[in-house]
This record gives sequence, structure tokens and C-alpha cells, in this order.
Amino acid sequence: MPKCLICESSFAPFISFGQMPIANGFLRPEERAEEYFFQMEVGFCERCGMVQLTEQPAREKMFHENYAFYSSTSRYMAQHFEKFAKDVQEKYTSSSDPFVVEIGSNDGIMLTHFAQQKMRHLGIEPSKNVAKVALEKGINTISEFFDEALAEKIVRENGQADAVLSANVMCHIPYLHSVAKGIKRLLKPKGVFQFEDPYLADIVEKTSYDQIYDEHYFYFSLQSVSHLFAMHGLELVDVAPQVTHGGSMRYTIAHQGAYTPSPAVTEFRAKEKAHGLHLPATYDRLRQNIERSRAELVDLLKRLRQEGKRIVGYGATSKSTTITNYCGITPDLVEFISDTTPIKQGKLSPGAHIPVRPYTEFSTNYPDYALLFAWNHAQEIMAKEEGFRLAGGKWITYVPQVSTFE
Ligand code: DWN
Ligand code: SAH
Repeated sequence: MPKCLICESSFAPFISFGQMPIANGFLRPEERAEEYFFQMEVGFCERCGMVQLTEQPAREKMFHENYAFYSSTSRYMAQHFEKFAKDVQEKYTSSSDPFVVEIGSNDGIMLTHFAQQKMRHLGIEPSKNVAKVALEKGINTISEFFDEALAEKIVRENGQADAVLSANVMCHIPYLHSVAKGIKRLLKPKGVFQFEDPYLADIVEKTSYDQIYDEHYFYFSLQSVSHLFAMHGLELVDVAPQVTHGGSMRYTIAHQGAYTPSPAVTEFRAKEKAHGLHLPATYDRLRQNIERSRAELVDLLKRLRQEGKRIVGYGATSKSTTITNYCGITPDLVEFISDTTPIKQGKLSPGAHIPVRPYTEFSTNYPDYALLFAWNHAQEIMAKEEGFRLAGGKWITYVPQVSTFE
């Protein structure tokens, strides 16, 4: 039986997705023979409440000099991180020469707002290509994986930090004990660690199982997060739900006793109990919902194809790798996937080998249906796709339910 990476208890997986490729491993046709797969299973640790994969590919297979996700591809996300940065500046950077660290800073989408203020900052970003984009924007960035040893080095060279930030990164790191020790070392006595990640309650409620893929080792709740950090003398002092990535939670962590926990912590803990996030039965139900969602999506796509409709994917997201591989969606069902990211274009989607094409191929020859793989950006996308709607195009979504809309 696999062991929980947080509390070392044994747990049984509640679902297996079978063999999955690297979610962001877009490939050239000639690379098909060497494509890497791993067994993707997810389990719930009854002891500490952590939902987690049982296996993950080596980090260098996922995060490297050709990492395919560039944060700045969404304008909405750029605004989100600007607000995040402003909030941190207002609340936590009043010391004489504040220092802010971001873990997994990607192309600098958030740190740019600290660089513009000429505030001391440091981005830690192991994927060299996206780190290079940040460096070119004048954002201090080192291309390393964050862990305890790196935190020690940062403190030696820069002193401790007023704020350590991280968005959609903590859930990617299996060695979280080393990370938590690093945070403990890095924070000033009144310093805060603020991070956000997709929230387990949203995944369960919306059956958004496409959040499950190689990079996302953990699926956090207040219960699992507070337990983990308490093991290292750190305390969960605030939480704030976010609409990003289909429902996320921002957690504020500080040294034990440094701040009084906010009422939101008590409120969301109670909500988690009411939703049964601490009960194995919740995950049995999630598995059933996932299986039903898959059957409905495959039926819909097959029916539309039998009617002669053209279907194109919208957004070659990491999430779409889970959907296409688990549902067996290949180019006979989805002709191609449109994506604005140059590094993905002209390649094949991981595992399912659906061609990824530039956005112009979508906009100059609208399909009958667009399968919205980037459903988390629906608001931004609907606003710019009025033309598709006016041309009679329809959307297919699978979150929270399989359905079509105009
Ligand atoms: O956690 C993670 C999050 C932050 O980002 C990473 N593990 C990887 C990545 O996940 P994702 O690939 O599911 O993220 P997105 O933001 O849902 O990806 C959107 C994709 O859609 C990008 O490839 C860009 C593309 N896109 C597009 O073609 N047209 C996006 C928008 C908004 C558009 O209008
Ligand atoms: N923060 C950005 C990027 C999220 S994608 C956003 O929210 O849009 C996840 C990022 O984490 C990738 O850029 C990846 O290279 C980085 N990453 C993965 N493991 C890491 C680690 N151990 N330390 C720091 N960054 C890491």
C-alpha cells in the first residue's frame, strides 16, 4: 500500500486513471515512440486528510527548459496576480527594506509588480525557458527547485523575507516537509507565507477531476494544510477562496503564535466537515461522479461526430491531458486543439496525439462545437469569442456537468 507523504500512514487509492503521459509533454510526431507514461492513481489519507497521487514522474521530466505553460497567456490571471501583489504590498511590506520571495514564479506574472516598485524580490523558477522570460523583464530570478537547502542559501545571501508567495506550485512538490522547513527558516518573525492552489472542496463539488495530473501531487484542504505546517512550528492564520483555476484557496501561514487566526479559518474548517472532506465515502462518490462524467462526455462527442459535426478543442491545458487520455478522446473525435502558446503549436497533445494548432485556425474556420478544455478561463474566453457564438458555434463543457451551451 502507498504511504502518505505527509504523515506516513498507509492508504488505498480511490481511483486509478491508468497509464498517463506528462500533462505538459507536447511532442513532435517523431517523438511518439519514446513517450513517457506513469500509473496515475489518487488516494485519501484518513489520518491527516491529504489527497495525493501515489506516484509522480521525476521533477526533471516535468519542469525543464521546454516547460509548456507560460502564466501570462491569460489576461485575467495577469489582473489576478496584480491584485495579489498589491494586497501583499499593503499588508506585509512595511519594513524599511522589504524582501519578497516567490516560489514557482514562472514568467514573472506576479513579481513584475514588485520589480516595478523597486522592492527587493527573488523568483525561484526551475523551468529555464519561463525563468528567462522573467529575467528579460528585469525580474530577479534563479532557476532552481525550492527546498530547505535553497532557503538556507537565500537567507545567507539576502536575509529573511517579509513575505513568501506561491501560486499553483505547492501542490506540485512531493517533498513538502523540506519546503515547510525552508519556509520556517526564510520567514522573519512576523513574515507570512501566502500560497494558493486548486481547492479540494471545489474539485469534489464540481467533479473537476481534470485538476488531477502528474504535476499536481497534492489536492489541499484546510485540514491537510494546517496539519502539515503545524508539524514545522507554523500556523494557518487566514484563508481566502479564489475563483481562479476553477476554485482555489489562498492560505496564509505564519510562525506559530505570531498572528491570531482569522474567523475565516474556523468558518472554512466547519464547511469542510459539513462537506465530508474528512470521510472516505466522499471520495467513493467522487470516483462514481468521475466515471459518470467520462461516460457522458464520450457519448456526447460520439453522437455529435455521427451527426457529422466538427469538434475542436479550445485550450491545450494540462488538464486536457487527463480528459483526453482517461476518456480515450483521439483526433477522430476532436480534430485539433487551438492554443495561443507558441511552444505547444505544431505539436501533438500528450498521449492522445491530437494536433495543437494556432488560434487563427480556430477563428478563420469555426467548427460546429468547441470543447472548452480551458473552462477555468470561461469568462475571459466567452468575452472574446462573440464571433464564434454569432456564427452559430456551440460550446461543450464537462464542469460541473457535461453539457452544451451557446
Ligand atoms: O498548476 C498549473 C496551472 C497554474 O497552469 C500548472 N501545473 C500548469 C497550468 O495548468 P493548465 O495548463 O491547465 O493551465 P490553464 O491556465 O488552464 O491553461 C490555459 C491554456 O489555454 C494555455 O495553454 C493558454 C490557452 N489559452 C488559449 O488558447 N486562449 C488560454 C486563454 C485564456 C485563451 O484565451
Ligand atoms: N505561479 C505560476 C506558475 C504555476 S505552474 C502561476 O500560478 O501561473 C507551476 C510552476 O512551478 C512551474 O513554473 C514550475 O517550473 C514551478 N515549480 C515546480 N516545482 C518547483 C519547485 N520545487 N520550486 C519552485 N518552483 C517549482
